[in-house]
Amino acid sequence: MASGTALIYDEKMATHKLLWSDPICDIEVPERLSSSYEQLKSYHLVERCVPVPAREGSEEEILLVHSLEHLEVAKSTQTMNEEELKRVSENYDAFFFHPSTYHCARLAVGATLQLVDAVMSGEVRNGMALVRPPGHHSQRNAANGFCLFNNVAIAAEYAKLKYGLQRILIVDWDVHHGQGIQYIFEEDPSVLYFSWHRYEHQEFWPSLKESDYDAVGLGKGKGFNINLPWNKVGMGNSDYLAAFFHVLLPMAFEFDPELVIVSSGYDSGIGDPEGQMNATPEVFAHLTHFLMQLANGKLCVILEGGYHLKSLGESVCMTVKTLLGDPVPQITGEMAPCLSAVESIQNVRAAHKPYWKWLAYEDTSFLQNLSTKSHLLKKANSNTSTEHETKITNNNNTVKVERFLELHMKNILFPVPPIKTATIGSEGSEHFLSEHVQLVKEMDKTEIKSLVSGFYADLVEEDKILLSLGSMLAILDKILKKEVCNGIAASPTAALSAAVALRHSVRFGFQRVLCVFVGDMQITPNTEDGKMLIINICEKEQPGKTSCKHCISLNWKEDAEGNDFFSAVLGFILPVAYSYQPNLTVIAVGPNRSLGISGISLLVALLQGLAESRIVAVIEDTEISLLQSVAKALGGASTPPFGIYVPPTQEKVKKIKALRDQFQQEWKMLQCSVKDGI
Ligand code: Q9C
Ligand code: ZN
Repeated sequence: MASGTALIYDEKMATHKLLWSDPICDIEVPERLSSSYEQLKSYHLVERCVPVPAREGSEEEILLVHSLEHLEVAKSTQTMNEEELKRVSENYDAFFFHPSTYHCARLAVGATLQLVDAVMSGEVRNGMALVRPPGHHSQRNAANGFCLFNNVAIAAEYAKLKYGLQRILIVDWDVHHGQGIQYIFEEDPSVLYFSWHRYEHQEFWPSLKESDYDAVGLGKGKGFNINLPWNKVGMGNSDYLAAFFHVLLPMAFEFDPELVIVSSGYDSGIGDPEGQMNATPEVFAHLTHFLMQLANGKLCVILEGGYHLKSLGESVCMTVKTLLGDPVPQITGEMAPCLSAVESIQNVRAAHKPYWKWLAYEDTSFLQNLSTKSHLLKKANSNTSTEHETKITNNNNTVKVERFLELHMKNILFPVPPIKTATIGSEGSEHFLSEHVQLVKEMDKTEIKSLVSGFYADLVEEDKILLSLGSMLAILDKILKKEVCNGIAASPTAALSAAVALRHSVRFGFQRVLCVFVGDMQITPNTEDGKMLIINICEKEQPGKTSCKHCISLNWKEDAEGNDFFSAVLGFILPVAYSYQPNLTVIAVGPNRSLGISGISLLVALLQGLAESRIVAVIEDTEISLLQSVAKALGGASTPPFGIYVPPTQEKVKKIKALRDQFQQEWKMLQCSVKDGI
């Protein structure tokens, strides 16, 4: 399988710059590129990437998306003087030409295509291209919003043509609507375009009707354009994560892309003067980590906007670090989307209901006209729900943010152990030994006995059980001491091992430990102190066991084809887990598991976004292939493709919905509709 992360950067793209005074364009400065690169260097990320040279995109490549006329106009600016340049620039909404602009824009296109080639050929697994000018606003016949050629759109057409791709996902997390990309692929079902953007009910640039959630695509492309408008500024980490859980990711998994391209603007990050949003740099690590689970890991990240240099640089670093496979830093802040975000999420889900199987059974009849009027309604009684505080929007805010970021980034430990998986060298382990696996010495029996004394001691009579607990504890200790990031242990009694793991880590001092248990759980630890949260995925309702806040039972039997589980993971498990913000995740697989190997692997992969990627996996099943797959997922391999898409049944969709309704007051990341009176 492909490994490595490409980084494409060419300082020539920093020569394109504004030559006259223009308050609209003066934020798009060359330093955006150079200082991002410097920041990458200072975190020692550049040296860990595969350097790939940029090249000029050819005229033919540019013509995949743009008109000949547009190309000729752009070409003609190379020899113009300042006055002429200014005059051509005035023909467009928010664009400036410099004599080097044409060359830079061709490099930006070529750099993007080089990245696509490196990823598609398997030379690298993924990568990022730092380019200027950006691309997502530019249109067939027009420059727009600092963009001349539509780098990402050209890349998608190129990938279709050169590699015969039939499904490409474009994720536009820039704070502006990439209307250029929307126009280009509006009627094209082979490109799924997702964009969230500051909208403020059409007040915010580019102020288009077609940026709203009801623009779902045209003709054959209906359902393949997803707009998530933000109607308030100040959106933060939890709003972005909720958008991924409840809108983008389920659609993306159903779409099953062969390649993912990110229009990666960081003006959606904190401190940006354009976006006025509040998301901190580490959120981009999480977004990147989610997208790495699609298309067998084939992910191309292309720079778009981002105008607060410090915020931009840190966010770029978070993205590249994650592409490299480093542990994902813990997300900060209260985990609850704001009302306005939930409203937008609800609206786009309703608009897309006819086109996506996973949404088909959602009850959205109550939605009529809600969107247009609700913001007026809410003004009257806005104190009933989560609302963002009023944001400071004056100019010295950008300086404040700089200081905030300095502190903040110091507090986000860049976790030192690059992912290493601990395991005991026992039967079966030779099947997943690779360079990232570390063998752990077993503990001696007296040591184990003393560790489990006081709890479950009566259960630990058998030698075999004692030994397996010893393995698990030895591995857990490595994780607690931060010598490794995660670990895997085989156990004849997964429920007991999990229970001991939970008790041990709480004793160690962890305030919140998450346990996802797949299969029959014979022992249920006491979760009343709130220091553990257990989600048990089992086939049948356990008689006498009712779910409570910290012990949730999710009855789920995966379809025979084995791939409808993602809807439960995205619609329930991840939102609960992100609301909880654990310090450690325990994943256990016991007898009678109702999930297939790919479902469990997906779970393992996605749960690595939590607890700084600290996971201990305890697996009862001695089935080598399950151990192997989990070990692979722990080592950061991309999840294998799911195969033919099987939509969840109506019964299952209802089950998730019922659980969401039951728990959304306590686990707020579950919220994706406002009707139930949040
Ligand atoms: N009153 C990118 O982030 N603002 N482009 C125009 C007109 C233009 C942003 C305001 C913002 C363009 C790639
Ligand atoms: Zn932007």
